[in-house]
Amino acid sequence: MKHIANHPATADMQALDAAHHLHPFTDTAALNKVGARIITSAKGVMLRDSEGNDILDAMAGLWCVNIGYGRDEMADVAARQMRELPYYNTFFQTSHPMVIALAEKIAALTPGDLNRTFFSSGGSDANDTNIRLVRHYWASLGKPEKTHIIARQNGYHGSTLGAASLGGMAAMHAQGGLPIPDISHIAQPYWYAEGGDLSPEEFGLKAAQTLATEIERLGEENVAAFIAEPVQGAGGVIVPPETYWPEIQRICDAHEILLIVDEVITGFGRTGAWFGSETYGIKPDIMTIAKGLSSGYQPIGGSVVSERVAAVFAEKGGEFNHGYTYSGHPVAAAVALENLRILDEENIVKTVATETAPYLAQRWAELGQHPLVGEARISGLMAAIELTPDASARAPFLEPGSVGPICRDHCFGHNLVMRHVGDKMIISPPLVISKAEIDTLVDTAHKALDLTLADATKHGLMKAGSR
Ligand code: PXG
Repeated sequence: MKHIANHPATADMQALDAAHHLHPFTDTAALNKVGARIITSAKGVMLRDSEGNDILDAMAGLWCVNIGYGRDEMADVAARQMRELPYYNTFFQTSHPMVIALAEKIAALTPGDLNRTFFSSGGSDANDTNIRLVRHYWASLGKPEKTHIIARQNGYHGSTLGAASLGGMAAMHAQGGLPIPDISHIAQPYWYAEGGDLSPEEFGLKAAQTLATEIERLGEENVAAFIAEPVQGAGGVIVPPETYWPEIQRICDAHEILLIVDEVITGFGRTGAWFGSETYGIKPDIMTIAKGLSSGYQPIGGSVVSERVAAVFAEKGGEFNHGYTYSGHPVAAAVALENLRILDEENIVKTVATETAPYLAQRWAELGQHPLVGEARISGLMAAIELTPDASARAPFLEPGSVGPICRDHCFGHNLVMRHVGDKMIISPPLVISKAEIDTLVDTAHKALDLTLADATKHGLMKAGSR
C-alpha cells in the first residue's frame, strides 16, 4: 500500500466517517460495511484518493467541475475576497461589488433578455425560489389562482421539499409525503425506454403534447409555469428527440404560462454552447443555474429572470418575502466570476463545441457497438449508454438495476468514475478533458463493459424483462 503522509490512515478516517457523518443519497448500513472512498486532492480531470490511486473523474464531481480541479486563480480570488469582505448580505437595500459584477456577467452570458439574477447557494434552493417567484408573479398581476406548476416524470430539480416535488423521482416522493400540492408531472422524452414502435421524432412530438393535454386538464387559468431540464441529467442523460423542444416551446408560446428551464447541469458549456437553451432553441422566462456557475469551487446558484418577469417585480410586486442569508455571498460571487473569466478567456466552451465533444461523440458511438449496449447517446460532454440483455429489442434486464452497479464497480476498479442510474452508465467529465483523456475514458469503459458482460453472464443476469 502506498503511504500518504499528510492525513490519517484510510481505515481511521473511514471509521470516523461511519461514526459521525450521514451521507446524501446513501444507504448508510451498506456504506458502513465497505467504508467510504476518501478523496484527498485533485488536479485537472484526475482525483487522488487516500490510498494514492489516481482516478479519472468522468462525472466532474457531481456534474459541476467544468474548468477542472486545481486552478490556483480560484483559490487566490477566494483568499483575496475573504480578506476584503468575507460576508455581507444583499437584503435591506445593500449590495456589494462582487455580486453586482457577477449579476452583470450572467446577464451578458445568458440568452435573450434574461437580465436579472436572484442568488441562492445551489440548484435546489434556486428552484424553491422559482416556485415562490412564479406564484408571486401571477398574484402580482391579479391572477392569484395561477399556482400550478407542471414538471416531468424522472426530472431532477433538487432535494428540498419544493425542488423534490418539482422533480419526478418516485423514490424521492415516496419518502416524506411529496409532492407538495399544485405540482404535477407529465411524460419525459425518453425514447429508448418509452418510445415503443414510434420513431424518435414521432415520440418526441407525442411526449411534448402531453404538456398541452395537462394544461387543458388543469385549466390554463390555474397554471403558473412548466419546468424542465434541456437534457435530463440525474434521470440518466435523457437526450430529447429533435422534435421535442420546438413543440414544447410552441405550446408554451400558445399559452399564458412561464417556462422555467433548469440549466443546473446543462449551463456553462456542458452541451457545447453556454446554455442548453441555445443548443435546443429554447426561450426561457426563468433559468435555474448552479454547479458550473462556479465549477463547484464555491456553493452558488440562482434564478435568472427575463425582463417580462423582472418588470412585474420592479413595478407592482411589492416586497418579495423570500431570501437566503447567503444570497449573493461575496466569496462565492468572486469565485464564480473568476470561473466565468476562465471559461470565457480560455475558449473552453468553444473547444468543447469544435473539438472535444465531436471527438467524444465519435468514440462514445463505439461503445454503442458493444454487445451489452442498446444505445449510446450524447449531448456535448454529457453522455449515456443503456445496458441491455437484448440490444435489438431495447430490452430491460429481468432484474432491473442488477447490472449497472457491476459496471460501475469495474470502472472504479480501473480508476474511472462513471456513474450508474439503474442500468444506464453516464458521464459528464470536466469540460477541459483532452482527447488523450477521452481515449483513456472510453478504453477503460470498454474494458469495464467486457468484464461486466462476463459477470452478468456468469450470474445469469442476461435475461430480458419487459417494460
Ligand atoms: N437541478 C438540476 C437539473 C440538478 O441536476 C439540482 C437542480 C439541485 O442542485 P443542488 O445544488 O441543490 O444539488 C440538480 C442537482 C446525481 C445528482 O446523482 C445530481 C444532482 C445532485 C446530486 C446528485 O446525478 N443534481
